[in-house]
Amino acid sequence: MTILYKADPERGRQWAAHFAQKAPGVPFRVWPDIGDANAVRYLAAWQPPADVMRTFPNLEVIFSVGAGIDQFDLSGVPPHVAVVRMTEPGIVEGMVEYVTQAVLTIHRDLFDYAAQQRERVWREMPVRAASTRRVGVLGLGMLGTAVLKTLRLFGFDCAGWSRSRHEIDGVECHAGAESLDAFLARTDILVCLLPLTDATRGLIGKHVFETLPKGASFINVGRGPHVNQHDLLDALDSGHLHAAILDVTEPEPLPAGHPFWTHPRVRLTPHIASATRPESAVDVVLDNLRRHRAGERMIGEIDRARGY
Ligand code: NDP
Ligand code: OXD
Repeated sequence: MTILYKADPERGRQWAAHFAQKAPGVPFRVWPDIGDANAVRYLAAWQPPADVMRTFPNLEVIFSVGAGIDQFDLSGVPPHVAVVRMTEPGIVEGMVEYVTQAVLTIHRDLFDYAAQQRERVWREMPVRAASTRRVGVLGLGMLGTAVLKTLRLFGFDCAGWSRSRHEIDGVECHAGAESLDAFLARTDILVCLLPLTDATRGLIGKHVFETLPKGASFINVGRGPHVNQHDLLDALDSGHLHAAILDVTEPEPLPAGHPFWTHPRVRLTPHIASATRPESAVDVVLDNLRRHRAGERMIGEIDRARGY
């Protein structure tokens, strides 16, 4: 019963060290050192190999080493193979930090001050109370909920949008396509924390930007293909949208000539909003292995039909 890791090799070495310490009896291997392919029951990967079932015919579970599973091609993976996303707490902490700094950057006018600095202008702008700034988060899952709880502590006027109805203390919760426009119309800073699925691909385009109030800003920490990038540039260039902070783009890395690189009201980071921490990831995987062997549902097991 081998667990095979297939992602960044340096991180693989860290996973191997934690496995050796916490579960010395569990055979753990790092790709491409697969050993006996028939013994591989568990795969922890960012991207499984092509033809995964032909390579590992006895596979029982595919663990994503990230929170998202959209990078998996599951077309050849039969339904009895469970697919599990990463839910370790380090991903949540990293995302809360990143989105909080992005919201504060916009809230405290740092795009405007950067423009003033380029012109050597020393001019104050009024400081707005956080309670007058309306933040809206698309996606009320593990990450969206944690982000909103922290933003509430700063006093922001918070709302969220999801597929099913949620209740979060101090957060105006919207659900379903029919309530999207009302959610957008009350949002000054929009944060995307949706998974990428057939239903969310391309969701954030002209209509979404036009429905936001003039002067709104956008933070994308979900996936690049959630956004129609031409529509985003149009919304920025028309002045309707004030600024965008993008941790994810389509494609990644962003090509050298892409207008986002030099746009004065776009800030880019290379998909680093948060990252899985090997030590706590190994704890989560070990707990899920125990659950799987006991016939229990694993934490983070995705619904294949829903896509997340
Ligand atoms: P979850 O699965 O916990 O939550 C997803 C949320 O999105 C749920 O609230 C779900 O609604 C909502 N949702 C899904 N589809 C729709 C839809 N069609 N309409 C409305 N709401 C929808 O995911 P996480 O919070 O763990 O992660 C979210 C995403 O963040 C990941 O999939 C990944 O793409 C991205 N990510 C990015 C990272 C980065 O570094 N940039 C790092 C980690 C993650 P409901 O609650 O009703 O099911
Ligand atoms: C993830 C990511 O999904 O890193 O965890 O984007």
